[in-house]
Amino acid sequence: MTKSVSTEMRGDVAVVWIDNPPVNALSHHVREGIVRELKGAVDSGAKAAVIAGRGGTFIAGADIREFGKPLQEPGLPEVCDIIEATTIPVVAAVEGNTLGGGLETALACHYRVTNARAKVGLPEVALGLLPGAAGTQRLPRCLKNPVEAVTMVSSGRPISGEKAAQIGLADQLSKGNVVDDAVDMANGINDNDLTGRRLSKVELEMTPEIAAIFDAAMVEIAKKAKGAIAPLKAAECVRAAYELPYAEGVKKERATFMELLPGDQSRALRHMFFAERQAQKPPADVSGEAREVKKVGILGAGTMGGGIAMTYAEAGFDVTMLEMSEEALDRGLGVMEKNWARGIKSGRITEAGVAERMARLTRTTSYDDLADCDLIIEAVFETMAVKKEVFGKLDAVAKPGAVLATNTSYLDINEIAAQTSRPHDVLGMHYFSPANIMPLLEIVRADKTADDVLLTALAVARKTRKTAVVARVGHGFIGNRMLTPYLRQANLLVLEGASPAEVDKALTDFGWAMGPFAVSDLAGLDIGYKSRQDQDLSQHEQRIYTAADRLVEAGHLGQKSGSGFYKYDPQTRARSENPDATSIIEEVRSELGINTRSITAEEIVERTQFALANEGAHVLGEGVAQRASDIDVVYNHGYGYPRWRGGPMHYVDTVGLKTVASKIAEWTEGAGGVHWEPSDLLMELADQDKSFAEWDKAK
Ligand code: 3H9
Repeated sequence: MTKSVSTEMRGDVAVVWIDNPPVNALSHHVREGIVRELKGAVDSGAKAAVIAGRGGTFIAGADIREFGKPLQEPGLPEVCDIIEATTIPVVAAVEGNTLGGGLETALACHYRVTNARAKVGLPEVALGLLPGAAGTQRLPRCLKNPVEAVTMVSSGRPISGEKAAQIGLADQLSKGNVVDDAVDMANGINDNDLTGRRLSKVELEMTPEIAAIFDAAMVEIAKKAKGAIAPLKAAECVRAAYELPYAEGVKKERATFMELLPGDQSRALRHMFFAERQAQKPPADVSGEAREVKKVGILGAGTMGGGIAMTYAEAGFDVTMLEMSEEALDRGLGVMEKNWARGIKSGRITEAGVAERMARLTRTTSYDDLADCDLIIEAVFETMAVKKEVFGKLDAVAKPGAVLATNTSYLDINEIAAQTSRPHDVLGMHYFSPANIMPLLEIVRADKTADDVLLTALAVARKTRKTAVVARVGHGFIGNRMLTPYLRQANLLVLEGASPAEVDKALTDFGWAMGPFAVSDLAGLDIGYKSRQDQDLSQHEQRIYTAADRLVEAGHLGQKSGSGFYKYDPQTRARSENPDATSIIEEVRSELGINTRSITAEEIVERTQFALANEGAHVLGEGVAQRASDIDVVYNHGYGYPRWRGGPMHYVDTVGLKTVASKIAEWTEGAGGVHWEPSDLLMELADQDKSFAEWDKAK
């Protein structure tokens, strides 16, 4: 068996190579290997050592799969201390991903060489953790700039190697081969007095100016964290580097790391890390190769089509946009240009970048111009009749082998596919608005979708930086289907006595980016109104939305009309109570003979979140979603569900399915029972004292 850490002698310099694909994570054998090989280097009389990573990447961090399992010695803090205490100079060849424990390893080395492209950072907060191998103590001692240090640690955002060299994190910026340059540097070090190079020996002093910097930073960090606890804890540890001697600072960091590691937030965030990667893998029964996609056709230049076109143009694809009229094209392209202009203003893109994107766009009103497209995505009006007509036309013009996708959010894609002579080429690619910003893409595999068509959609999702989740056909697929019972409970809670603001507050306090009533106002209340008119709703269902319908009928359409469930300041868009909405709600309650009661935030959270998970369990049971963790990804990436809660299915796992099931059973038997349809899968898992995570694993 090849060793994951081995030494290559280059003259008198020992290059200690780490080779642990795919990302050179610091698994137990790697930690052991570093200690072993460094000792070997010293024992064999090497003049200096270089630590380098194979595959163009230094080290992407601790091995996350080992978290939660018993620690196998040596731990990373100890390894870092051993590196730092080594009696010969140790140089880190920092390239590729140098993240988390990887950067901590580099900080324990005496010197660092990097290149401009390296990605250097401490992303632990994204996993609900903080650097646990003295990163919060060595980084500020290295940078001597508290702002840079606290920003890197609390935001988790990596910086480029170029920036790392600028701010003193690296000693040299290589323009050639980083490892060769690190060896050259090691060869040139003649002073073996390494005291000044050992960051743990650097003394920091707290001054009133630095204390003020931290005070201000803490306020900002708390604001941005939106309920996540790790960023603030991480910042507190960086502050401690200025307030405490090194050993005490390390103790504080260690204690905080050990407190966060088993906590709900870190577990949820680690769950999300693996869930996202799992979701984007092809389903087990799919094989073959993706088709090549260079040119993409988009039907419809409205909000959705425009956002999709921007996504593809930004990712370097040639895009042909089809609309019914030149005016519609003018309008659509005008909106896209305006959106990009905003990007220029905010510094996100350059003028030249926008010009390049615009040059990739071709406009047309003729279906014939889609004949050379490899992928065609339809984003036209959401009715079956229109979709069928469009797919009939596409079938006539698209070249053989072109992938035909519909962006429908609810409709039966099997029925749409049947309109063509090539249903195997048809699938759903359901984007979320605004499509150029929202990361989620539901890829809907219809009954006859060919394997290579599905693989093509997954491949373009990667190229366009979307988080893909594969779903099966079913009304509303995964995300929108689950929204219905969630919104039903929110509206019922208002009928029973809560105000829309109380419901929204309970849910934003829970961590949602926005509450359901603020979201409805943003989307436009007329949208739900129209969709209800088109459906054959039961009397029970209609009653729930009476207030929402009356608001629309009275001209309160949401943000676009200045009022909906809330009133909006025309300048600032600040929300306040809409007295008309309050009286409409009161009127409906009294017409329905409801005795209102005060409703706790706990009940609001439980009823809405359990309704969401219950529907998620239906979606799973019917095979519309492959895994509970896929549902979590959908809700995190498409609906503003708090990432640190891990998604609606992970959340109920943390509550315990027994508790959730008994509440649902209680509500089903109670007065509002008609609105509950308990999922067999959820009830069975609860009976067996199992979780959705266990169900996923057993599949
Ligand atoms: C830490 O360091 C704590 C310390 O401070 C203290 C310790 C005491 N471990 O993302 P990809 C797997 S916390 C284990 O698709 P990319 C990943 O699951 C850590 N596995 O590739 C996937 O497996 P699979 C701080 C890991 O090129 C495969 O590698 N570091 C780890 O798009 C490919 O991953 C981080 O948080 C890991 N650390 O992106 C960095 N990393 O093929 C986390 C990846 O079975 N990692 N895998 O699905 C990343 O951000 C990205 O993976 C990276 C590469 C940017 C490195």
